[in-house]
Amino acid sequence: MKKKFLFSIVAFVMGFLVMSNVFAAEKMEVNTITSTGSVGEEVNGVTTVTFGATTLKIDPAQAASDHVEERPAGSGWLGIKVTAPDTVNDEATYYAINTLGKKSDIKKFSEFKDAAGGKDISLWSGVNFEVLNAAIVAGKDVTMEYHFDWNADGDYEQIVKVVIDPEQVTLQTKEGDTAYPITGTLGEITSILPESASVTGSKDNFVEIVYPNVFELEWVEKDQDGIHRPQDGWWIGIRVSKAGDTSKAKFKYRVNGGNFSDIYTYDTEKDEGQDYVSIWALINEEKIEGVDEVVYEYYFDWDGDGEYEQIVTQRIPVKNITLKKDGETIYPKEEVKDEPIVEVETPNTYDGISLYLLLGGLSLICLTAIIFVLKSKKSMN
Ligand SMILES: [Ca+2]
Ligand SMILES: [Ca+2]
Repeated sequence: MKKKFLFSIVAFVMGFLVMSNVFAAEKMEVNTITSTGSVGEEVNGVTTVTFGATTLKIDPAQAASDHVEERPAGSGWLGIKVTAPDTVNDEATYYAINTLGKKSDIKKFSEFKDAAGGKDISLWSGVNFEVLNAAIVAGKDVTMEYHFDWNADGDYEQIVKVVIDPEQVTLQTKEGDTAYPITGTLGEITSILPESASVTGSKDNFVEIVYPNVFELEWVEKDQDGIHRPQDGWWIGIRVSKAGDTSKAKFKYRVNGGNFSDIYTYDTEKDEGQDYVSIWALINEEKIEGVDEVVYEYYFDWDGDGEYEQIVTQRIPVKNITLKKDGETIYPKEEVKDEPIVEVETPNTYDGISLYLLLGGLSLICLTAIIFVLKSKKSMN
């Protein structure tokens, strides 16, 4: 009887926990604050809020608000309001994950909700140049996911996902000027080497240099064919020019998504006596061994305001690249076949036999010598 009673209690508690989760999932409410958003049906605990074409004011005042998950400078803000289920626990928590995969701290719902005693929380997703550029380069939407653990059991049972197509976002300054996308002149990008590369959107915000999957690079001397390169070697080069004033223009780059380089002044980096900047990527065996591609990204800030409005991506497929020097293939290396290792069975008596042969040989030499001496003695006589 006692066991049965205990079992019933356990079953009841477990049932209650399951029910409260389901209950919680059913009772949460999501609304948008920014007008163009639409709230979708909940699917497997995920409610998606999709924003259409939206103009967002870059508003530093909003960035100072308490419910903003990210506070990057130069952001516009997409807002949603989430109403917690009635069963919300005082210890309920949430966290956010942005487009770049960055996770926020875990926060207590009760500390960040709109008003004491209420169940609403306003959540603002920051949309700025960095987020928009990263999303466009990656071919993804701008997203912000909010994960909620309403019953404070450590399991985040509900997600609200804010989604906007970066191409549909316009950012405006407080004065109403368009800050993004950039409408002024950008640089013009051309490819120098290899000749088989092509450029898409050469004057756009996002420029891509496209290389064939299979190509060859010839080793060149640094000033070969009247083109200056930093040193002898195998090089991939692009040229960047810009009409009008470039006195404030800056650029930086990174390789394979790593840290950014120092910031370079465009005018200082111009080719000698020229009005453009040639940028060279050195390709050597060390750089390409064992990788499928090498990705260079160049970020240009043409007006020097700290926002990099033009991004040039060089996605170099090196898996099938051939490096040549004086007509000879240096890379990939010819496959060297290992010398076969032949194991010879040596009889144990081998050393004994050779010793006998050696002794035999020596005896023969001695015998010949004795005969020779005897013979010469004979002839002397
Ligand atoms: Ca939970
Ligand atoms: Ca700029």
